[in-house]
Amino acid sequence: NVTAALDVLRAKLSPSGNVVSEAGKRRTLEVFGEPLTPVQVVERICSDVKQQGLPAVLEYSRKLDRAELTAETIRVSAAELAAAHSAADPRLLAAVRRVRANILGFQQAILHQDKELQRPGVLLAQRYVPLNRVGVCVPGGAAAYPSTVLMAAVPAQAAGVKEVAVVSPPTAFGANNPVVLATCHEIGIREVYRIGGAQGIAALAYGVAGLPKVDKIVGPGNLFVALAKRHVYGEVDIDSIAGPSEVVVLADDTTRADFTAADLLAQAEHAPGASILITWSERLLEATAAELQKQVQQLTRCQLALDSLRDFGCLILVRDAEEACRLTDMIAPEHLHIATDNAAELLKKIRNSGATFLGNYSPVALGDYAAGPSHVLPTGGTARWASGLSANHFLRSSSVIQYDQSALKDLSADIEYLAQVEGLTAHEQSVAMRTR
Ligand code: HSO
Ligand code: ZN
Repeated sequence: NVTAALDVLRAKLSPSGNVVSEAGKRRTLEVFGEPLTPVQVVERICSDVKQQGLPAVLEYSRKLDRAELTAETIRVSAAELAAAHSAADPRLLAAVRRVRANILGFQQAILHQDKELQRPGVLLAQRYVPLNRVGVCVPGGAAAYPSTVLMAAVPAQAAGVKEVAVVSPPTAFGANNPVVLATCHEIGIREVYRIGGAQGIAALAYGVAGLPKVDKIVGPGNLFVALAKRHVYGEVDIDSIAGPSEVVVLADDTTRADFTAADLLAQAEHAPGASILITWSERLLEATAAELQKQVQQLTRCQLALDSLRDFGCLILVRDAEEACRLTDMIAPEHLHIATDNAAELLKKIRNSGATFLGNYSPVALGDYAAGPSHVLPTGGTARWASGLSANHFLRSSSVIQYDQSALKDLSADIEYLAQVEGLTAHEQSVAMRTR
């Protein structure tokens, strides 16, 4: 019963369905002196940061991240950024430059363009204006992610955002990571703060001494980051509430089992992440299962990948391509890899996916690191209604209206009538006065 299984999977993978470990519960008790739910923890942190500002951020960094920071050290200094950059492997910087060019090229090409509609006496327009200042969250728990710096910050730069502030936890994989810092410096980011978790989101949303508030917060994070983004939405805009990563691979008899297993494992090592194969070829399914057994042994994150395959992996045998497409639409996966001969044909039958990868030579890792579209994508079935991050998410639109007297006259009867219906006589007068 695939639908029931999907419901279970989704509940486990959604940020709000995340279960907090026993150790996590003890920690909460220790820090807050009472047993709070994750939502209550986030509310407490956000309200403290809003009311007390920087001292609350420093206090939570000490208690939650065990980092002793000051008003000076909370921001990575210009000297530290420059030092990380000059010490970086030239191969890193060259890769960052090439990838940045790919991202800029794609993101600028898809930017909304201003539109003008004209007829005699009438001008209507839609204008797009970049946001002034945005915050980018770069996770720093499980691994260091220079790719996330690129995939979240460069679309903002492509849109013309002037100020980009990065927050990342005060950890070896976060804002203390030389590769993350060198990447920030290489792409022109000069504001990096050692703040993680809900306090990082609150600091960006409300602003604290030395860190002016932003207009929008983007980028992935753990449960507390996700809940904090939801909490501050309205004060600022957010991109989405990201949950764990997931992939659906659609395969047929022409698909290579070794490639398919590698793609499923690439997802599983993000643990926990859902790796789902859907195929109507029993042979391919068997061959993929065997390849998984073999390849998983060779991974540096073998145990993590095994755990995640056990909890969130499935190999699904369906009747035919039609059924595979219907099921994929129901899952609405973050990543969809159509690894069949007629990949483009199958895509026409599927509406819901965050990003789609076609054919044998377009693995998800290509999109994760280098192609150009952002890897910040809707997860947990939200691809039904949400879109992946792009430069357009850093634009606001606003409309422009200009009529001359005779064009206004043409509409005046309708406006005056509707204003009367609503009982708003000042509205009616403001038109009647001009056209009488
Ligand atoms: N697949 C992740 C992004 C990522 N992969 C970063 C490797 N590094 C979410 O789309
Ligand atoms: Zn990935």
